[in-house]
Amino acid sequence: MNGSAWGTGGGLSRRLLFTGTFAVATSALTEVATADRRSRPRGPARGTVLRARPATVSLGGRKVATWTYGGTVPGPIIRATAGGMVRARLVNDLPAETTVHWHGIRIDPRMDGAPGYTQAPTKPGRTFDYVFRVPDPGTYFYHSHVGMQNDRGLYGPLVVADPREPLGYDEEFVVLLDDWLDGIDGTPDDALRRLNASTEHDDTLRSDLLGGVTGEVRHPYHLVNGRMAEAPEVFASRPGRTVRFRVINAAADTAYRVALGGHRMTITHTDGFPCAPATVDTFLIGMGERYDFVTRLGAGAFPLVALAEGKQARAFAIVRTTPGARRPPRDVKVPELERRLLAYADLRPRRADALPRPGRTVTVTLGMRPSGNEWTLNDRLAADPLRVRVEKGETIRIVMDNQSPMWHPMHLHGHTFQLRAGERRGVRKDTVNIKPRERLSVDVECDNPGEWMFHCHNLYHQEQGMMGVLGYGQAPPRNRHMSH
Ligand SMILES: [Cu+2]
Repeated sequence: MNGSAWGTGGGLSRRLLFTGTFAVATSALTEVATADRRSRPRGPARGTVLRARPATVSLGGRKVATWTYGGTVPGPIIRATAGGMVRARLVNDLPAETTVHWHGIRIDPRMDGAPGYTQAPTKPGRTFDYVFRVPDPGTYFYHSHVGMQNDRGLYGPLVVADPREPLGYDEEFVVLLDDWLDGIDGTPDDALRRLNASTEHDDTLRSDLLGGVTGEVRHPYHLVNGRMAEAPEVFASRPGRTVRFRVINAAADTAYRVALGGHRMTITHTDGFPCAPATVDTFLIGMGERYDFVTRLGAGAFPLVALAEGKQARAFAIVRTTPGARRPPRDVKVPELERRLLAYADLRPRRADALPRPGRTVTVTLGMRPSGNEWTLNDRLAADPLRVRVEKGETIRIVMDNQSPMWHPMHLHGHTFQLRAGERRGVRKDTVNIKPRERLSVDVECDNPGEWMFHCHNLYHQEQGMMGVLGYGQAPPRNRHMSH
């Protein structure tokens, strides 16, 4: 796959977008968006087929057996328009149950793909139609939310266009980052078993930026759009073009420090939501986070690098604006990585975006049990989870207090929250990194009733218990949604 496949500039993106379509009955589509209504007032609507199946894929220099959507890693780009609908049919050809989670979308809870919370997982041989409205524009992604499946190839980008896009740019590229071990060091389930069998943490995985130990597992490869550094993704453009990069971290256990050699970057969005433009040289992106940046491209071929923070490895791609330009080698030094780094304090909302004042504060303590392999929220594990009870219409402040020895990218389903720095309101996000000994406050407007996962997006921590619930009203009977 070449770079243009992931940008709006190339013809391939349109082909990818429209491969594998299906028709769904209009009865399910009562909330059809304006754009859809214009083109298809009645009759069947088209959607994407996500056929979850085992496949052998090439990562560039290496072939691996893994689980995929439709035989490729990543899965197809899904594009939608804010206010419009997404329609995707999951066909489960895996030898295991699965779901699709639409990360960051303020979604109908029945479509959230949270097994045991809002839906039963889809059994092998069965299908499930995901049909939902997307209220907010921005950069999102989709992935399996069953066990360790997200550390295989079961993920892909979801880009929601703004019908009134205020940002001026000539073209855009999706940069999907991932750490990879499946089919090389066994499976992610094997890696979790090895982790659980040991009480030691790998002390060589350290980063000051993340306050200490940075990860649980040393993934042998780091990918941009499914490509290893040895056979990198190439984003082809032209000198002088203003390009929007949509960067998504789909990794299981790796934060990346991202930079584009020879360029500064102007951060315009985080987790889909706009921020006041902040010009920096590099930014850190945790698992589940997204950043959009724009930059005006120079002439030549430039390294786009994502340093696997604290792991002595990196993902690597090339941005090329001059066809004959010599490609930088994959170990090229990128001084921007050591220059001005984006901080959360740099992120200001682009427009007045004030949630109602929170009526109360809930403290959630992030902890680790002495085993070193159990991560807790208020001392509870996923098997008997912390449930933060809320009522529809209230706004609460959640104070996350990290008393564990590792950083955690905490993610809330079904909502966006607003970062707080003292009395100053920050940006909207749905995933936020919290370092050891750090306390961080977010405000949540409770406007989407359901039982919503609230968890660490380090997949290993998630599976080692770091999963709670934000639930509306009385708790539903346990595992109601698990019954078939
Ligand atoms: Cu964690």
